[in-house]
Amino acid sequence: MRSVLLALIVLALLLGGVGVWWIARSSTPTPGNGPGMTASLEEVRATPTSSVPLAEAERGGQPLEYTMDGDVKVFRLTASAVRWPILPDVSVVALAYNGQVPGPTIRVVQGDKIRVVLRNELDQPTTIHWHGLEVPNAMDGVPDVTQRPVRPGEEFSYEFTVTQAGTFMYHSHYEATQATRGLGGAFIIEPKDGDPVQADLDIPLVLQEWGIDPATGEPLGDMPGMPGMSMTNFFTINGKAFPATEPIRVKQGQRVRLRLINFASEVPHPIHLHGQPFKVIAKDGYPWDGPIAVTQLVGAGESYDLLFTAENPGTWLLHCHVPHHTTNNGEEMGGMILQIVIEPASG
Ligand SMILES: [Cu+2]
Repeated sequence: MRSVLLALIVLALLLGGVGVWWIARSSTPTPGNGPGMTASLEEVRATPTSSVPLAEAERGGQPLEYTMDGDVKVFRLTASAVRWPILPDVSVVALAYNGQVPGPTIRVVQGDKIRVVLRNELDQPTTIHWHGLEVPNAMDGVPDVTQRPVRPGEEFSYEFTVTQAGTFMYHSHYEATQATRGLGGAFIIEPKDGDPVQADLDIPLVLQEWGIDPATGEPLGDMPGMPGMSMTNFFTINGKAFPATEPIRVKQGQRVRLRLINFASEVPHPIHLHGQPFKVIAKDGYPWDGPIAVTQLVGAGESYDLLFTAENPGTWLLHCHVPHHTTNNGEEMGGMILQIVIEPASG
């Protein structure tokens, strides 16, 4: 009972802190924007608070091209600040790999020798951590533990052989804010003897959350008195908030594999599919004879592979079931929602 009481007191203090923070924020007038209003894209572009360029890429998580150096696949990732539209009228000042949020999707085959050349065009040091991968210690990307941080203007080559297969991720390991501001992406490894899953569609879905001033796109930072506790007001799947999320279009009878990836979040996201159940076939990259379910909780640092056969024609939702996470700065419907459009086989 004592622990329950303690938990309630902590919760009350937290909620009180959020309230004070919100009141403090609300009392600061934002020029040209009433409460809950968002600036138009033109206003965002004209905002003098940042000279960060608008992203050129339309979508995040695009497949990353490579070149061959002997038998080594060479990938290049450049970290820089970019203004990333998560909605037509809201952009975040993000930290991005190759100007994309999430970063490009790296797809390799088990057994590949790879080199990833990281170039740092940020105004702060950075590193890349290969989350879940069995790499040599010196390649693990932990600043001042396994390597000297990569300073602005410098390059660093990560080189290792990919021994595993499945859904993994990569992200900055230099201060948690770099990953939460966009520096991460999907790292997918095909099994060397062919994929037993044989899905018709194979789609990584990277879940991200943002705490930003919608007028400027600048991060809100921590709540007063609670270092490390950031306020979140926008939620994205593959770098876009609903209704800007890209629908998944599938023919009735096709097998769909969704790779849910969460490399940084304050709270877990219970991802729910309408219309039919899925089977959980992997966790953190490893095959798993998991449950048949309609909701899968995805915590920070986790990945889950879901498989379903599209049986039921129609437009169905896949969404986070935390009410706050399906809003855009408090406005429903938004955030972590995407449409799955199942077209009839005889159509
Ligand atoms: Cu959520």
